Amino acid sequence: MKVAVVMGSQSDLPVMQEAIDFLKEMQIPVLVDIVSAHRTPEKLISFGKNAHLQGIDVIIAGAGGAAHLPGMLAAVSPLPVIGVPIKSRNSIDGWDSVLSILQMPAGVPVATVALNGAKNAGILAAQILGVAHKEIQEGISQYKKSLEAAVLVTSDK
Ligand code: RP5
Repeated sequence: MKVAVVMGSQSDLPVMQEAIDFLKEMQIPVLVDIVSAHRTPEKLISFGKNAHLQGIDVIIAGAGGAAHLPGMLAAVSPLPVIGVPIKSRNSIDGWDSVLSILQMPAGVPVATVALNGAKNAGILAAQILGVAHKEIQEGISQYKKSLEAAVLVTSDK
């Protein structure tokens, strides 16, 4: 069991780190790599075709701009792919990233989270794994309780 967290550039890491941190908090093994749709296209295809053969169960892919990484991985992999649109330096307010990842053609889904929403990508990946791994599902339930408790503490003030 493993989640792959891949991104188009090292510059995406500060955003993607939130997914990595959540998965580690849930004690889920994580593989982290830089895979660029445009700069390393052959690595993308090789990674996408082989990920499910290497113990990976879910792919989280983050990219900015003309963000083709999540969609191309979804095109060649049988695994669920969660896409994280990243607001990169030269983006047009992040809409380029959002629309590139969100507007997939029928038959090739990418579960797209919010702009820079890497933490939710980590949570969603853990929830997918939690269907078959009850200890992970229990961890998610505990996490949700902590969210509730944090709100209740604040509202008591
Ligand atoms: C995309 O281009 C990456 O995912 C990144 O968000 C953006 C900018 O990349 P760098 O120029 O910082 O390497 O491919």
